[in-house]
Amino acid sequence: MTQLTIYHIPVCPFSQRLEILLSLKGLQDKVKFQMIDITKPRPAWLLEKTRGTTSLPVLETANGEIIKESLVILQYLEDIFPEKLIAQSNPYKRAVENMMVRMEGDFVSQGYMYVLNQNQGRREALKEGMLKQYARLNDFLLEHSKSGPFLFDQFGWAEAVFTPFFMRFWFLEYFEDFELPMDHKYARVQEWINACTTHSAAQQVSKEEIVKLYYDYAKGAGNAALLPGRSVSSFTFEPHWRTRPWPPKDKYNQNPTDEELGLKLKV
Ligand SMILES: N[C@@H](CCC(=O)N[C@@H](CS)C(=O)NCC(=O)O)C(=O)O
Repeated sequence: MTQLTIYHIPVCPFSQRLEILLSLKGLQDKVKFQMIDITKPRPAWLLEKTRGTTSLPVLETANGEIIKESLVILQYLEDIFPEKLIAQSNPYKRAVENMMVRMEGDFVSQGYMYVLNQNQGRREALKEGMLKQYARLNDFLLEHSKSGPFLFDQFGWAEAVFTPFFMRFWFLEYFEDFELPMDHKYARVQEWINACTTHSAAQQVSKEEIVKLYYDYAKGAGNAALLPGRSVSSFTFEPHWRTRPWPPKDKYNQNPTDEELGLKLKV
């Protein structure tokens, strides 16, 4: 069997898509996942492979060919492991699936903009923007899959694309008390989210891990950038996230130290 390697960042939602697809196919062991520590500069050997780009995941084939972008890698894995297809094979259904996938960009950007926000005056507008994204998904599901819970008969392609972000946005629940109102405008998408996040193929991460690792995002620092006064990123491999306390929920008025966040190794 061809040896494929995926270079990835721990808890990265884009690489979780790939793990979910492989899990649906029952092929988790066909790909080697190699973790890259983003709190350190990218190793030269990796930058050489990617021709200088730092974004992950990246897949390397047995012949050393490099494939970037999670959705492109997802399709590649589907194509080389066709024994169990996850995408819809009927052209119309595949088009519906693809239309939904095209909605992920705005959804993802809105969620990250919201978590990175440091201006209390923008909270309400960001919340409204997020609700609009969920309402769009709700409407799409009502049009194409009224009875649910999934877009088609089972957890499939669209679910593999969106579920990691339903999980990532647990950080909005924690830091912004964001939740979908009990309203018909969100009922169908809430049903979808519940079915997606509890599915057995999508259990690679937990809320605790996400909230602890993404704390610096909540303080406005993405991609393991260091915040003023801090010397360790919340994305550090050590100390392990399980040993750290849950970070303060009030991200606007508190600036905890490395020690308070449990980020310093005890000597
Ligand atoms: N559009 C890309 C986005 C990937 C992405 O943003 N990955 C993040 C980790 S979750 C990353 O690599 N950040 C570090 C960087 O860009 O240098 C994809 O779908 O693969």
